[in-house]
Amino acid sequence: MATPVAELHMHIEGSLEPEQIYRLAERNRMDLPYKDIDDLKSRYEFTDLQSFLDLYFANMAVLRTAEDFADLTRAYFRRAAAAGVAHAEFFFNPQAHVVRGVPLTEVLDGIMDAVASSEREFGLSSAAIAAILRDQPVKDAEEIFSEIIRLQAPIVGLGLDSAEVGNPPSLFEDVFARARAEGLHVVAHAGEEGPPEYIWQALDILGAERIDHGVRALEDPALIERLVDEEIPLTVCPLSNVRLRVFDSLSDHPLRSMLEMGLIVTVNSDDPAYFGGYVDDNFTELGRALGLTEAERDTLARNSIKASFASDARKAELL
Ligand code: ES4
Ligand code: ZN
Repeated sequence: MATPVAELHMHIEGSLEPEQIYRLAERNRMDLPYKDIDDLKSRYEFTDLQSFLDLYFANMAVLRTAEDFADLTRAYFRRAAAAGVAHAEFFFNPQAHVVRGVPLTEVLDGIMDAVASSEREFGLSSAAIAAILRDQPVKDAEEIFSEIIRLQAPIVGLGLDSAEVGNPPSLFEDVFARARAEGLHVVAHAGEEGPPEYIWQALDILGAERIDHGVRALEDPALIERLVDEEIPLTVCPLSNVRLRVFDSLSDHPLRSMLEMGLIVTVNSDDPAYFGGYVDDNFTELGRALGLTEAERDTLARNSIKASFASDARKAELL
């Protein structure tokens, strides 16, 4: 039987589908700045990370209540379970909601309600990682982290996302040190659009245990050696990389070379509603473009389970 997959890099707000945007806007009695759903769908064409982030943050406006966040999270779990995901670790962006006047408790209550019942409802274990918006002031990161800790939110880790270039990991040294002191896992987006230097910083300054994306590590042989030697997993997102023009096409994606170099690569959907599919779609399309072998698929699946923050008992169940 095929090894189950853990999805380790997806943003729950990036699973907000156009139909759901319309449903939530109606429920919350909000007007959308689009003519109709086709007009909305016509905007899912991106030139780089920022052009995507603009739409991603705009569409989040429809998320207002705990029920909205619970529905969003359950819809992702349902779709992920159908994709063969047995364990999901997903990011959420607390700052993006609090800045719009949504109380952090609404965000956490909704997400954590879905997490608490994911095994029973969907047969998939799950965990949430709070992600810091690196293009916002460091002070905001410090404040939101303090709130999360004060509320004793059951998160498993702290992450770093949003516009990468010009916003190096080093800025967030203190908040990540606090996260580690709290016993949280630490990950960071690095080397998606940003230089290899940002991956070094994520490892050396933040103490990142996994690197999200990390594909630009290929430009730095010494960094590749470090990632291989220390078995630092990279959560790679093939369809995202093509849609955000990191690579021209899936056939140009270096995932196979990365595996051959001994890097611990995993396959993930990133923002599935925006980038053309969920984790099964990533495997299928990558398989078609690169001609992935069964052995390569199995390695990718096993890597994802091993690289997860699931308990040793849960990992043993899945491997
Ligand atoms: C993201 Cl693809 C990507 N990169 C960085 N930050 C993000 N937030 C949501 N998707
Ligand atoms: Zn991401």
